[in-house]
Amino acid sequence: MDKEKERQLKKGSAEIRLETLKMLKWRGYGHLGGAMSIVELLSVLYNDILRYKPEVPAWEDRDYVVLSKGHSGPSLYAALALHGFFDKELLYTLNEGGTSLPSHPDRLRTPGVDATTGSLGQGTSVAAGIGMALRKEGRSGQKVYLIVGDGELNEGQCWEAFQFLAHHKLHEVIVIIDYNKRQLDGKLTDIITPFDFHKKMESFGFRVFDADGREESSIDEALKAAGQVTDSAVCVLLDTVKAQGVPYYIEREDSHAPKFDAKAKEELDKTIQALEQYVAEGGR
Ligand SMILES: Cc1ncc(C[n+]2csc(CCOP(=O)(O)OP(=O)(O)O)c2C)c(N)n1
Ligand SMILES: [Mg+2]
Repeated sequence: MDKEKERQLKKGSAEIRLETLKMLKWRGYGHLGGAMSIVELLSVLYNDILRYKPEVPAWEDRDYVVLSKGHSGPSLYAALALHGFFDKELLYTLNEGGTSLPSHPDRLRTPGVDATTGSLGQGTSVAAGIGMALRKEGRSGQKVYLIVGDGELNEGQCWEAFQFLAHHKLHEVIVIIDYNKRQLDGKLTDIITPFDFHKKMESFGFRVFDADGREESSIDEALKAAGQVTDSAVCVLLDTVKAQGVPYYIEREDSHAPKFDAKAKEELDKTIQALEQYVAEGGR
């Protein structure tokens, strides 16, 4: 990837991270860890991969995004606001009564949200259904980007949906695993060990592409390679860090959904200021 493109994508990530952290800090709590580990992915998707028209969210030729790990809604909302689906001011209604930005995405409430998610596992079946519908309608050029959590993969439903994708060689769905090694209350290896996701997905019949989920160029390359596959189901395994980009929370046990005390707010402010400066300098 050329340097200018990389700069744009990195600036895009910084903007999504910044808006998400500002929103969560304003709210006083929220799912920070998992929202942060998909920031670089969202920047690559919305800046370089997806076909969409923000002024016509339901455009029938669009690509679809299914955020199956729905608790990461806040970073999806930041990406949608930054890419023109709605006003950034709306971010400051997150989780309020009557808001169009509930903590977990709702496709009937938020422009740009393609699937209602939050009950882990269910998004995998929804994505499989959308993918099959695209195929049946002869819209094989369109893709469904399905974002699943590594802890979410404890849900049996995911593996049922993956068998369906593999059996039908449903390359219209690109399964993206956010392998951040942690779930709600600890490390995957202490709760239910995942063994080797790459081998596991391969044995389920998928072509698997590995990427560094903190590097936009690596994600971009993997998504583009995955998009070329037409003879099997396809998966991108993202090596990420829970709470990536937020130094204070990376090592903390409560990074999943913290409530911010005075110390946390101070630390968040440092990250917010650094991101503001980076964005103001154009990502240089
Ligand atoms: C069916 C279901 N069970 C439990 C939960 C509660 N829950 C919300 S997030 C989460 C952990 C998810 O871990 P992971 O998929 O690794 O997410 P990430 O690390 O990306 O935050 C759990 C158990 C839920 N939302 N849905
Ligand atoms: Mg996880």
